[in-house]
Amino acid sequence: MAKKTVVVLGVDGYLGWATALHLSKAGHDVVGIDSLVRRRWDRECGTQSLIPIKSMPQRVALWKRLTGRTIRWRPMDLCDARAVTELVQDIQPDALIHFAEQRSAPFSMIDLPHATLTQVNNVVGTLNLLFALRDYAPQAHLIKLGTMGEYGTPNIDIEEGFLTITHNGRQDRLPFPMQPGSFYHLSKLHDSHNIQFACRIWGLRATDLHQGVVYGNHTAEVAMHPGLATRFDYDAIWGTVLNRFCIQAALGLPLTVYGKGGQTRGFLDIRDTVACVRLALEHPAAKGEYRVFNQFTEQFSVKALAEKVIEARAAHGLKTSLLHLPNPRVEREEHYYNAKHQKLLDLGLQPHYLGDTLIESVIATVEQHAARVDPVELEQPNVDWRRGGTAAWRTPVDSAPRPVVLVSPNSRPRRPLRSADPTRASQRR
Ligand code: NAD
Ligand code: USQ
Repeated sequence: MAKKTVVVLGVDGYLGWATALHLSKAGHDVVGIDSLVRRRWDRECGTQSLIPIKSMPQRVALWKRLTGRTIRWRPMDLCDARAVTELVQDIQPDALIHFAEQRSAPFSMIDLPHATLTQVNNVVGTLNLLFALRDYAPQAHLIKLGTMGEYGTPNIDIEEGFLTITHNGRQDRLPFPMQPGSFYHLSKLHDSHNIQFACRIWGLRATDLHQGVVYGNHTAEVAMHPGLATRFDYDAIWGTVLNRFCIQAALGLPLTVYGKGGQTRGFLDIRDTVACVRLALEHPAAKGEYRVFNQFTEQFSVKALAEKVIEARAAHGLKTSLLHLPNPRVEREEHYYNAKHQKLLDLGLQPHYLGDTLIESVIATVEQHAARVDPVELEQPNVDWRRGGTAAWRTPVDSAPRPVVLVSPNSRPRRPLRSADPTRASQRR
């Protein structure tokens, strides 16, 4: 395998950091880009990663010390067109892996400024990249993190990006009809259109990874040292569903199923995210090709996921309950769902399927950092698709740390904890 020069955009994030380590370990020359804006959005929302994460300079220095490998860290905003152009000119990358977007559906539904911020940040950042590639690195492979949510939940099988349609006796292979479910998911679809167009008119090469919901927090590289931890979100704005259920279970709180819980989505382990990106990198798209891989390994309804967590806890004699909350989102709660996900398997992906061991390992991580949990973040959702953000989406400045109760096989009977993180209060504005 030839060593490639790879730019990882969004390297300070949940998936970007784990991917940068994985590719660096595999022998690629990694340049990591991030504006650190996600840390700012956390301060705005009063949220924080459950697992403490080091600063970028600390993380890359530790990686160098442990492995002897260098990740070249450069702070940069993708919305700065000149900086993006200079980056591409200077690095002359073989590939760019683009994670650097606002990625929360609830955040994009708070109000007009947050919808606008999401779409401008995501669409403009990607456009800046496309023009820089056209002018300075037209052979480079753009690997873009899209989302399964671009498709929505149609009453037909979901193909990988394209559908062959016969209409009035004529046939064509056309982009699959898309019905995204939030202004965030729409931003990803706008990106997909722009990337596909750039491949068609300028001959760029791109892979659009339509990824499902990711869970877990360990990859082989992240697990090497606590200082290499990647972020782990659990609150109602940034936390994804299985990560939230694991934390709720660890605290003995009911699992918050929105609506009937028949909402079905594709899911994957973070270990498979990094493997899929590497497969796309090492098997690039052809010149002028825009291809779509559906990147997930299993599909579950939200209710089935909750039941899996309940079973995993029951194996330790712990009782967990499920709470159906009124759905803050506008989405189908009972529907047909069958999405294809063959192309990455054909390239050699060996999936890690969701089992009790994974659920237990996530819960063990939660228990380790329980003092950082704010239980209020696990209760009611604070953004409604019809009305926007409720008063609670922005944590009040003066809120005191709230007591946490941890339920674990090793710590029965219930042991009350207090949030002891001194940085927590100062992070709220
Ligand atoms: P994250 O919020 O943890 O990381 C995103 C990173 O991008 C942050 O560090 C942020 O500071 C950076 N960023 C955002 N805008 C930027 C800009 N204009 N310039 C420079 N840096 C910028 O998100 P994540 O969970 O790691 O997701 C990464 C990507 O994967 C996103 O594009 C998301 O849409 C996609 N995705 C995520 C999931 C998931 O379950 N986490 C599922 C499907 C797709
Ligand atoms: N849900 C609950 N209870 C909760 C949280 C969520 O029932 O406590 C439900 C939601 O209503 C939704 C489903 O779980 O039906 C998934 O929600 P999520 O918050 O886990 O995921 P989503 O908002 O779709 O977004 C996440 C990432 C996003 C990525 C997307 C992949 O934040 O970046 O694009 O997953 S996908 O869902 O395939 O579009």
